[in-house]
Amino acid sequence: MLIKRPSDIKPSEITDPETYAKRREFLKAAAALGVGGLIGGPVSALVTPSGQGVPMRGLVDTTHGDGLALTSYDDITSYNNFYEFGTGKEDPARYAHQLKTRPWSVVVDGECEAPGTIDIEEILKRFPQEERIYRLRCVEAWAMVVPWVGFPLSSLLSRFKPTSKAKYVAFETLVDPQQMPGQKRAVLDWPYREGLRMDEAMHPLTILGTGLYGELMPNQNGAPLRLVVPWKYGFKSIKSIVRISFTFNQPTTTWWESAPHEYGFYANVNPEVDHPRWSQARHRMIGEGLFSRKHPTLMFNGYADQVADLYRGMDLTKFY
Ligand SMILES: Nc1nc2c(c(=O)[nH]1)N[C@H]1C(S)=C(S)[C@@H](COP(=O)(O)O)O[C@H]1N2
Ligand SMILES: [Mo]
Repeated sequence: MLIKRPSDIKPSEITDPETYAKRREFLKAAAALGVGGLIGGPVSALVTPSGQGVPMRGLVDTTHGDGLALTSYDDITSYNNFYEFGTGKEDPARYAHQLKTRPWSVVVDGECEAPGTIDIEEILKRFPQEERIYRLRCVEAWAMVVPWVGFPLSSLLSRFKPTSKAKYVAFETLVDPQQMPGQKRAVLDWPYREGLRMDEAMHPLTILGTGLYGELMPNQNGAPLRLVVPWKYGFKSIKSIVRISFTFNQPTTTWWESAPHEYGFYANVNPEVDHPRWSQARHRMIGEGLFSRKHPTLMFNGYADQVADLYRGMDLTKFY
């Protein structure tokens, strides 16, 4: 594969001409309005590959999160949690190249009329790739702004025709200790499992991530397919998914199973409910340095307008 350095690549080479033209117009309009300065990097950085991955074509910018300063590609891909490759933040970047992401397929089963298997190539071809920017904050009290490439989980789920008994959606990561050396130790009960209530899963802000910074998902970030739920703590966003099941009962989730008093099923970002061992009222931004000022954490990570209705009437100190 030919790899070009970012400086060698013109945006027009990796974006179709129409999108490119629209982007030029948008950039001009943004410059005229003087909003360019709010954006962390040049807008074209969203589709300018790092040169380290495989560029994706025909991406559409949803303008979600426009104005947020993006975390750098290097920070997003070198400071990760992915226990299948070790418990250290640098382990995924060091070991995740061992994961073979092709061929790859996802089994969809449980309470649905049309269970089946879907191949990653089909997912990449069939579902509209929309470039989106989300802020992903983690329970470790650090946050990043990632220009994810992904599409709403609901588009994929609908194809399998969930029945009225489908109250939850459960997810599982691959188990293969040969490729994922962290699984040789029982630090967690493999496979890594996560779950959402059906209405959360169908929410348009819940996306299946297939890439970032305009390139296919780096292995350490959960290739080839991972969940992104921007109003929840990082651990809900399960990586390298091989199975999605519709269930009637609330599914068991990995972190809840390992420490139920610390990690709940909902895990909504909530500055008013502290983790038993630390405050969740403030967070640091990755890339600003270890001694940087902390930022106040917002309810539902700033997405309250879009998602607060899902939890109307629930006691969020109980359903943490
Ligand atoms: N399969 C799997 N998914 C996972 C994890 C993991 O260890 N294994 N870690 C979670 C946690 S704790 C966080 S904070 C995010 C980190 O995602 P990122 O590395 O892309 O920032 O992935 C989540 N998804
Ligand atoms: Mo996390």
